[in-house]
Amino acid sequence: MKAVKTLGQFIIEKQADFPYAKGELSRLLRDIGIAAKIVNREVNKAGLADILGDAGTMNIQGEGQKKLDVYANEQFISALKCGGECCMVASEENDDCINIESDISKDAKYVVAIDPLDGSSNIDVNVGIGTIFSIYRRISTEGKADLKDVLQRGTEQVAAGYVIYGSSTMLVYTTGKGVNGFTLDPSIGEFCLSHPDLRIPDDGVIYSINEGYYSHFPDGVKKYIKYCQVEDTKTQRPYTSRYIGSMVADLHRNMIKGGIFIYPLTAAAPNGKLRLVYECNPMAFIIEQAGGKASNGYNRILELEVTELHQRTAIFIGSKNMVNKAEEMMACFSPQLIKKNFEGEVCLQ
Ligand code: P6P
Repeated sequence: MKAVKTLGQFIIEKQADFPYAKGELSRLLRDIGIAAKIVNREVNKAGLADILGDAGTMNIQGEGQKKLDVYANEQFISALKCGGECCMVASEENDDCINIESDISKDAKYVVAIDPLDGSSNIDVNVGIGTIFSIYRRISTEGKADLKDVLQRGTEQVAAGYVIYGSSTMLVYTTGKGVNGFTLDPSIGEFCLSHPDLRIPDDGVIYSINEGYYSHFPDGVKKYIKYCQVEDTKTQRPYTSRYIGSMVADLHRNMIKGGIFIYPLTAAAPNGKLRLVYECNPMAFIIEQAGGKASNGYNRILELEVTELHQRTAIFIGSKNMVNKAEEMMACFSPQLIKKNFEGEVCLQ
């Protein structure tokens, strides 16, 4: 029997990388792993249990909540509350942050931002969906944790991860020392190390964007899409277009195979669609730790100022050479460069 390293064993083993760690973060990651297994159980039998379909409620985004959205949100909040290592949760499904301080967590050091079930529009059609989480150290010192504890720049994240409920269920996370992937073995109910030291290829031949919005895209995005579609054997173009409509699934594929995922500003989403705090920052932390790159087309995602809990951003994320090329195209149309071009500076081709 091949040696199996469970998530719990790995977390404890890696705790040694943090000399001052007293185990709180380890226990917090364990709590998230427990909730992921519970959610996985319901996702996997969604077609059988009365868990499909709309919950009949709307979240702050104005999006209809699915029953499984609400269920997943409740499970992660409950696991974090019972674990005692987290004092506040910011969730896509809740308008405001939720204080979960209790007798066992009144000294909790961490706050968690979470998208409990990303891609939920895919639930009813059996397409891969995911959970995204981001962990910060609490910075407030008086009273209860509050909004400023979670409105921290992405560079301040202590850990981040995602769970993908796909053909298999995987938990992928980083604590700033590389990225590791664990596959759930249902026969023993444990996440087992399956993808140690994950690295995203510097280059790829997959571009992932909802081309249905093409007419509303910024010119730089249109230019990049056309670049991807041009015949050029030297650079293995035309690239392949793959779009699942579930950020976690699209990014996980690109993590393994290489590729770029783009959700730019559009007419329907003038500030972007994806949320900075609990989608883009955690995914950017993970992808950067795996050797990739994440920007809004001009600036590093992790350095964007965070001003609102449900703040949105454009995102260009994946293989670093592909993100660099897309940024070159965006730069040709950035307000600053248009002025310089007028003064004769040649646009990067
Ligand atoms: P569109 C899912 O609703 C989500 O938040 C991401 O997971 C996904 O990448 C994106 O929205 C899909 O959006 O507009 O292409 O359907």
